[in-house]
Amino acid sequence: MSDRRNFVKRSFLSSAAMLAGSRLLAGSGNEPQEKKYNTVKGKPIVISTWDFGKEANAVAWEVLEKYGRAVDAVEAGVKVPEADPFNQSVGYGGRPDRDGRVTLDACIMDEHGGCGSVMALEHIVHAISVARMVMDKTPHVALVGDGALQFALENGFHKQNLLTKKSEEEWKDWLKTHEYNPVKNIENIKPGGKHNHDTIGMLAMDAHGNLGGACTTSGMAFKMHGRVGDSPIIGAGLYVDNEVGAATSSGLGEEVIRTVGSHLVVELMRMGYSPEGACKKAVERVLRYNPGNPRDIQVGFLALNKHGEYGGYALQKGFSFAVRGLSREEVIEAKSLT
Ligand code: SD4
Repeated sequence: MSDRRNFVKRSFLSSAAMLAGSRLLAGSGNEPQEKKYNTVKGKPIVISTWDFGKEANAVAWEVLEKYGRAVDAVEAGVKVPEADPFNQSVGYGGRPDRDGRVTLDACIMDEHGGCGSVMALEHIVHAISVARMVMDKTPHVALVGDGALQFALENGFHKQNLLTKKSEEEWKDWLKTHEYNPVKNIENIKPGGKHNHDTIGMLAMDAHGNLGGACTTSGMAFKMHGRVGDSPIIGAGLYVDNEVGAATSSGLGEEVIRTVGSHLVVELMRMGYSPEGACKKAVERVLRYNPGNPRDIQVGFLALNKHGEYGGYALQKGFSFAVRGLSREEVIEAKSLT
């Protein structure tokens, strides 16, 4: 066969293989088929997990309306629940691990693919700003435990006791009933539930059309010391791709890590899924590893694409998210599989 004929044959075969491959990736071949959801006209926009995202969005908005960068907006925004002693799932006042130690997980991403993360960081309220410094000032992506604390102290952060009286009392109560055994408790997912653990994940598109994202949490209440959830893991608790969109998650981190959930959502949007459709698909992936919709697991995803469309989806009822755009400010109850 001539070189040219070989070339034509090879090209034909590889196009056919690519087509088959893309069908495989898309599932049935008819997807994505859903309509566009939740569009805000124009930029900027910021969205974040849970009802308390509303106050955090308001602070992020102050940066966005002055044409600031998305990454600066999300950092400023998530610092609100980090500093709030009454928010027992993020930063100061967060519930401790089973040894009574408050350990924080956080990560941040910018429009250039920059990422920074801290895991199991103690004594520093604004874990997100330490993560930001890891991104901006080090050749690394993630610092953990003592190393993260050392880095924070070297860079002007101050040590503080993060355990509030209320969280300490809850921990002592928990010790009595659970005898030091960590559990993935259902209370975590009931609105107003006893150990409600509600990480903040925030995504923004700035006036220039660039994306940024942040995620910060004290993690699962009464976890084993050293346990790290999805929230500080790039691709699991947060992912930003400035060409396509951004995603973040809340819920049982082990399940989100297993599915590399936020990266999955972004890749589904790249394939053409709407933000809500992509979140739904990722939730279905979680379910695939946990057949029968187990009631002791909650996972919720939140996504924003480059067109300013956004959406969320959860495994169980009760997941909400807050939106702030030029023409809207509201808290939305996400759809769920159950
Ligand atoms: C974790 N995903 O540490 C976090 C906790 C959370 O709603 O989001 N709770 O697993």
